[in-house]
Amino acid sequence: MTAQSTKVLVLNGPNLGRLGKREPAVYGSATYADLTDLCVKSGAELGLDVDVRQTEYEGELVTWIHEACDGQIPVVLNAGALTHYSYALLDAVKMRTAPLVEVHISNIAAREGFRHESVITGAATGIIAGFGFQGYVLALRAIALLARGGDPPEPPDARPMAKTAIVSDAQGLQAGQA
Ligand code: CA2
Repeated sequence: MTAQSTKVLVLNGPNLGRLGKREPAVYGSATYADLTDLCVKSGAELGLDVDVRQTEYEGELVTWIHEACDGQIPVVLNAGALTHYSYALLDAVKMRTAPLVEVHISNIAAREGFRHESVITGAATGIIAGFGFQGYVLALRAIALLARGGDPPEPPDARPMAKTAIVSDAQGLQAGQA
């Protein structure tokens, strides 16, 4: 790895260390070790120095996101089931200082109802779901592109109605009439 490599954290939440051991129909038969190899090797080809981690604990994941915030380190995040309910994780992701791509191996929108909502997507740079392990590679490619200064999209406005209200106020209009 050269001195110019961009460091990236690939963070995985609960149960993802068990990949390949159960539910191959949903998550495939490749293991967490295979995922780690794929991320490190793909990252190296993209000029990224990838550090892959997995934890069963919400607090540890939050602490790793703080580390990324403090170091301006881009993140690929598969928070597992925490995705669907962890406001602690959302608050940590909101503090990000570099791109953060949310990844899911499965297409969460096509599964059980409780998996349709991600509480963190609104604070992420973007989301990739349903492409198996290749989703991590796509996320690393997006981060490499952004690190090179390539064509980042405007940051999404997570509260479009609030923006409308400010415009309305400036024009002296009632909210909702703009
Ligand atoms: O599709 C994804 O990547 C998920 O983030 C995976 C989480 C799930 O809770 C999310 O809704 C979607 C769960 C990972 C569980 O992984 C297992 C691995 C092997 C065997 C059983 C579960």
